[in-house]
Amino acid sequence: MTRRTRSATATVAVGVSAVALTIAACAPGGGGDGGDGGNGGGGADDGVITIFSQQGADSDLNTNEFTLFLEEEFDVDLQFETTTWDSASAGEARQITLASGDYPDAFLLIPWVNQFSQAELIKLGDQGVIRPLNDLLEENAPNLQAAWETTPEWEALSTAPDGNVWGLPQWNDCFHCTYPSKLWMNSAWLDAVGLDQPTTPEELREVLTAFKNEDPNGNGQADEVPLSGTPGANSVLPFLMNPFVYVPTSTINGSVPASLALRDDTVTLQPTLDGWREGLRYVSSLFAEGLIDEAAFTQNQDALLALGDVAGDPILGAATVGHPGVFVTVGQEDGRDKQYDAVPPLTGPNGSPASELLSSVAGATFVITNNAGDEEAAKLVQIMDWMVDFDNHLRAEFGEEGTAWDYPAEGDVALDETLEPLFIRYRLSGAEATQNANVAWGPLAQYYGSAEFRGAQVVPEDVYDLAGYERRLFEATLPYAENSPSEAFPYWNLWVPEEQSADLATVQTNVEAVVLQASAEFITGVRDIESDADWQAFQDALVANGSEQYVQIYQEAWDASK
Ligand SMILES: [Ca+2]
Ligand SMILES: [Ca+2]
Repeated sequence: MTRRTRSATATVAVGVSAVALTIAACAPGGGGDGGDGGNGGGGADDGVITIFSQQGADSDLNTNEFTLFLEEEFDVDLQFETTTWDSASAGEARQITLASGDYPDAFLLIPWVNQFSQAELIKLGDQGVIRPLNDLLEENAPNLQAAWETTPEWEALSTAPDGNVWGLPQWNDCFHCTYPSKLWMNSAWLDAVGLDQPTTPEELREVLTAFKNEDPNGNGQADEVPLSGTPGANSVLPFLMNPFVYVPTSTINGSVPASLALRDDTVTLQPTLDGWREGLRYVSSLFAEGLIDEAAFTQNQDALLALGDVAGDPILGAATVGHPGVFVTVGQEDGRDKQYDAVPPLTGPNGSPASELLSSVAGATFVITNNAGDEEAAKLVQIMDWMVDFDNHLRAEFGEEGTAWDYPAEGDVALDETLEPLFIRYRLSGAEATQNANVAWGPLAQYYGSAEFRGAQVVPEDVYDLAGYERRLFEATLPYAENSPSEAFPYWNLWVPEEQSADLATVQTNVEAVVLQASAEFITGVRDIESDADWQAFQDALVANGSEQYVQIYQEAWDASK
């Protein structure tokens, strides 16, 4: 681990930038940051490092114990300007701050709240609003350099095509998140109907038919919903159609190019393939037989959870989601959540690919602006680098050793059993949780969540116990990872040029919307999958909405990345 303190004379400056949004009081401690002249491309070292960030309801970053620790450790004065964890308002607040021109020295964000996109990084970099980090990282970030040696994918994700590092994304190698389109099926119901987990599309039909007709919940009523999901991330399409054609995991708003695959260096719009029609033909036949919940194509996640949690006997047989907690409250009294197990990918004419994506988010959660002086920029990078170190990461994300986490005891088993256990995280509750709500940076500090870091945590061996939930997800993912697809399109590593980014956003949104809607309509019978005219109308709609430009922009970006 690297500890650096600078013995600088404090020169407290006035004229701290007044930012449009909430300005919390300056945190105590820290001696200020002396200017050392030679500001280069940056602003002035004014003695206060201002940071725009996102803050949870129970925490105050300006009084957070980890903030105070860093101020002491690095002899700095950190002053946070905060927005909330609500994605929409956090995104808006970030844009308002940037547009005001009076933005802070740095932004420190959470990927699942709101962060900089690749297109934004290129634009703000070209405008000089954010500073390239390359030299700063070389001079101040030995832990990060070492991490990039071990995990070159993180460096690749951080580096624009021209070689500039405009910001840092968090590296979060979440094994189970990498294969999010899983089928979770009620094993108690399989026992009730005397069937094994299905391995092919037709075996799945047999199971769902038995769920529908054979009263597996045993209440004498035909109240079972064999299979459900939601549009977008919990869509039934990837799991059901992968045996026919590779289907990536999608989002409901077209924020990822979920209809694209890569075959022999050629970007392919999967819905143009015969396999897509074959897949839809299969899914529509399940639907026609009453085996898929009609609401799966319209409902939101809350409605799916209400279905799984319904009072009385469980009525949901299976759902296509990342983990059971999406459709059933985990740890509830009747233990129904323990009945659901993941079904490995089905095998069909297209093999048995599992939909795969990168669990880290492309773009950046950390940038330094041109308001930061050189000394401030160096300090910021040193702080980031400090958190990359393994032990420091534990302190930064969770809190103090002995309270929030500890080193393993004899007999503890790591989540990934092939690894040595390295730490155990304590889940605090009640008064202890309240006391520890403001001691660490939590999701702001997850810079190097390598597969080893995540896999080396101690997790109980009972996968159906709430404390063993993470292991349940890990084990469920193994058969999916064994079916890593050859066709996954690594769009996360592609930086589309600024001049194309607006066009791309339009055609991607429109084409993905056509795919989402038309696919649902073919399944539910609004369109006839057997009708060549209906199929052609779908293909024509893709072209009319810019599918050729959509594919071309990504093809060029792919070619440029090689
Ligand atoms: Ca400053
Ligand atoms: Ca029943």
